[in-house]
Amino acid sequence: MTTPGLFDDLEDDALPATQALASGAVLLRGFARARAGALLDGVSKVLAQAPLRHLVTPGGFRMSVAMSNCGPLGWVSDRSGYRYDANDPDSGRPWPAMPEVFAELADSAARAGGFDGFAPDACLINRYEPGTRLSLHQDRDEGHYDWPIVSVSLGLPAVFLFGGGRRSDKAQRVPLVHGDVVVWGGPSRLHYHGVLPVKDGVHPMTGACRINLTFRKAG
Ligand code: MD6
Ligand code: FE
Repeated sequence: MTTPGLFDDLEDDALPATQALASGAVLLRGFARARAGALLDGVSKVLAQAPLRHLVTPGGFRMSVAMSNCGPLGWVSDRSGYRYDANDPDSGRPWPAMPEVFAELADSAARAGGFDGFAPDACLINRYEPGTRLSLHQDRDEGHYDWPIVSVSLGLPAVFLFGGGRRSDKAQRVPLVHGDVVVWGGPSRLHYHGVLPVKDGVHPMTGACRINLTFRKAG
């Protein structure tokens, strides 16, 4: 017999649909799952125009996460620093338009997280292959922190690290699966976060990778 406890109202080992991570930060389990196919179609179209690439950090290291962008602004890194740019430095052309399904999902997730009226102008597309990780960092190249970050996980699972306002604050380990969305803003907008190395695996919709979409208001 199992011990009666906190989660008796949940079926089997189901997890709560919404889980607060900190003030202003919430995990929305499965929020994007029903739209995953449309989102991944959008990813394919964007990447046909602005292929994934491994950016170089200001310190000269090649990032293991492969990135691209869509929307009016795109996040880029090179030897001169991190910045948002209206043009893809590889092509010299504007970043591809943000697919409507992306903007709608970001707006509805932000609203579910308590932030009404989110109109992102930047969507960073990240591809994590097995072994790829993202070390603890803050998203602070946006110039203002009035709006949340909305982060959508597709494909292979990963463990998201969600820390506090200081790098030394202990980080929670938050397992993320296909369709999960994390929203962080307000008091936790500048919290440190990262991703542990993605484990080997194959997902029916993405193959051997995790795709993350990160929406921001950068301009
Ligand atoms: C994630 N990604 O992949 C969270 N931040 O779940 C990020 O925090 C992130 O992938 C800045 C740049 C790229 C990223
Ligand atoms: Fe980040």
